[in-house]
Amino acid sequence: MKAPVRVTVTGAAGQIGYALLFRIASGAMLGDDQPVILHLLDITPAMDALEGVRMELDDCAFPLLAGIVCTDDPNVGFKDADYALLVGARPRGPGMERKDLLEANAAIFSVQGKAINDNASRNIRVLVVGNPANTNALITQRNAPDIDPRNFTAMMRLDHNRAKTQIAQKLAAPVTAVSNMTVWGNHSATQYPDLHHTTVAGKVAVDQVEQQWYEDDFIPTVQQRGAAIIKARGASSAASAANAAIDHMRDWALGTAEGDWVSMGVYSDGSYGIAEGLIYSFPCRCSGGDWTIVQDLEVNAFSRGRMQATEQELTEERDAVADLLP
Ligand code: NAX
Repeated sequence: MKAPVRVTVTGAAGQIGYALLFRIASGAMLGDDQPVILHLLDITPAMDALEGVRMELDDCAFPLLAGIVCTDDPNVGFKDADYALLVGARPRGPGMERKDLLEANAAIFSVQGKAINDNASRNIRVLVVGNPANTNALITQRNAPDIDPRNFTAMMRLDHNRAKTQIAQKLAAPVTAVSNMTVWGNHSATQYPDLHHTTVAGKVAVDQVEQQWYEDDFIPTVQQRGAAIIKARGASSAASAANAAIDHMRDWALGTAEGDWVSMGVYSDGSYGIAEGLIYSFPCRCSGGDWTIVQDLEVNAFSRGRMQATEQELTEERDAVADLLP
């Protein structure tokens, strides 16, 4: 058996946390030969609820769960962490403007970035789930200057998985027939799910559907899926978000499937003309615990426009918190 690794989950007392922790502890994220010590971080008023979650984790008697630390102190939460899933965030309150939301979250993620910088493993792999996820990841990264910027990512996998199922259902194919999906840009309504490189049963997806369905149905359905879930369920996506977080981390740590790739919000190196330093979703392949952006995909005028629109939004988000970035 391998030595245990430390996995920090913030917002651990929340609804995504509840759908996530038991799967991490069962081995679904890092494999069934990798023991984990869970570090559960939440805010002080959530400590009683968090204690209940700890009791339930204990009651599962998971063979791979080598310890649990519950805390409201980020320095304890990130101590020696090998992986971190930053789920806890400030939701939009009544009357809150977008800029207020960005600033409230900038405050949380700058504290957590510093705590990561001061306490975590130098090789920590960070996934930001809490919204606005890409810009929160940027703030975290900028506050952790001693750690490689490539170690900070934002979750686009839920959008990626949603897009896979939408095209599979349209073509009456199993999701296993879909590969090379790409969702570009921001985890927001400007994201661009791109079918030009996706294949379904070996054939290019965009060639198998009407352009009108692609533009007027597929793209908005994927972009608006989060809102549709809130409308139907009366609460935001939780189990599917937790599942996507598991998928993202597992692929990053253990590698993407041969011949396939996944969508990850990663530090832009200027690939595809996207401004360097933004946390932007690209098609990525993972191997040996590292990711690389898939290069040289052809980008037509339609795709270019969509990719730039979502880049523009990320630039505006970054500029809105510029005063708070070190
Ligand atoms: P909940 O409100 O159920 O839980 C959030 C938890 O975070 C609470 O327990 C709260 O006390 C805690 N928290 C707040 N501030 C904290 C801080 N400074 N440190 C530690 N913990 C803190 O929300 P939930 O449904 O779990 O969603 C969490 C986040 O995920 C939200 O920001 C949500 O918008 C975002 N999502 C992101 C998705 C993505 O694809 N990137 C999809 C799902 C989800 O909407």
